[in-house]
Amino acid sequence: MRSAAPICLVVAFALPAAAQDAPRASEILDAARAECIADVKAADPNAPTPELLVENEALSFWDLDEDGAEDDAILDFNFVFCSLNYALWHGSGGSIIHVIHNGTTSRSWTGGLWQVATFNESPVLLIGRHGTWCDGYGAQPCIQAIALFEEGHSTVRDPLPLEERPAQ
Ligand SMILES: [Ca+2]
Repeated sequence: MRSAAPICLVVAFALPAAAQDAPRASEILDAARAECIADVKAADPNAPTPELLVENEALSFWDLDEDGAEDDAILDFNFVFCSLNYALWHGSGGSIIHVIHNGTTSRSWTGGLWQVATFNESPVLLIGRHGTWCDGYGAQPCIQAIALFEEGHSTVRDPLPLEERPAQ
């Protein structure tokens, strides 16, 4: 958990121009802004209206499904904050990483670091997740791979090794 507010924040009043290519990113940020305001007002109805702070690193564009268009996007809430409640969306497991396909649909995972790597000459998204998702402790290495293809997001749903699977 971040215990202190970052010193230098950029208040984004408008998304980068490239966000036009990902209407889903705008939807997610609009919903986050509403959630931020509702959260602060619920705690104190007299509080000033908070702002949604979006750092430049929050949104990046990729061609993860290899359709030739950089219209897939990562919207990383590790770089998005509610100005009057920095804990909102942020915990020991990182924040919410939204993976947007073709600009319009998304799936989300919690995590801290992520990177786009290359596997068999195709891009694959790797997300560093809280160790409890690997049945371990918080700082244990725990990495999930997610691929995008024409029908959407693809990741392992039953990761148990053969030795730990129930007997058939
Ligand atoms: Ca695409």
